[in-house]
Amino acid sequence: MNAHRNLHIDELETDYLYHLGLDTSMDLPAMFGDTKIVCMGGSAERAKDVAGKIAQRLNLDSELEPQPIGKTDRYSLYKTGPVLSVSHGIGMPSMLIVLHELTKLLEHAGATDVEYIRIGTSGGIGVEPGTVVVAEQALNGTLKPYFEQVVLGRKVEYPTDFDQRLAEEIHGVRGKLQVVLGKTMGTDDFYEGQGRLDGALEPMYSAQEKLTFLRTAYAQGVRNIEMEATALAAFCQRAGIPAVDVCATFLNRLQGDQVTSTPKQLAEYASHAQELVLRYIEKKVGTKK
Ligand code: R2B
Ligand code: URA
Repeated sequence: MNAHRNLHIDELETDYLYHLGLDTSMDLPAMFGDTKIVCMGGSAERAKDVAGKIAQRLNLDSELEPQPIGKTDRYSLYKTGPVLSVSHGIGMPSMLIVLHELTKLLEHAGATDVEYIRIGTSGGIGVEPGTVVVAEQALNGTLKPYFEQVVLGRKVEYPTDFDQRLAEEIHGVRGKLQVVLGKTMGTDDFYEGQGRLDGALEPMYSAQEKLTFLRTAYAQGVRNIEMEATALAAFCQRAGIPAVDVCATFLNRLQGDQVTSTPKQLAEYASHAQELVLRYIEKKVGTKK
């Protein structure tokens, strides 16, 4: 499934997927060979929540509490029928590690035609809080469509397009949910990296400069800001894995910086993004009656 599979892996007697707590001495084909969709979310709690909801939707063991597979000190991985739900932590480094290990896991398992969908949270730009943004492309903090990584002392740039067909199919099942297609800016910080004025340190920019930047981003098609989009898009584009970033927006950054909604309201917003992806999963893999 990976267009740029790393042949060095074939030389390993055992491949230890260290952060997942799984390795190739296990029967990975039996455990994961039928996987078709991977859902990713920031926290362990959300990965479990999504796994439970998928089980309900697909009528699979929904009365049982989802049980994680592998170790859980870094990431939490659940499997429900052909759908994995995994946490990725906060930020690009954490996202990249789980992408490498998950992708190797699925290759070792012989899984084919797998799609990756991040169900995340974000700050919106010029959209009502609660709106879901389905990203067609990720932009970095300089509003450029690439992910920069330092490799062997050199800066390397990888393009960051998401899968257009997948984005449109997911957008297509929105029904009455408030969902927009757009670009997502991925940053390396929640505070100054996202132009906030409520970090611990005095920022080097004014309120006016912040607004000008956010409006420029909006004019370039950016509808939300989060912290994993560029790494996810770049990795999956390199690998040839169809992927998309589907994020709930918790606030409109043109109106402020602080996330002031109640936990109940935030859960409601997050559930919109989950519901959208659940509808897609239902359509794609069907229900077992
Ligand atoms: C959205 O929310 C997290 C920061 O609060 C981060 O993982 C992201 O992308
Ligand atoms: N996650 C982010 O990265 N930014 C926000 O504003 C909200 C959630």
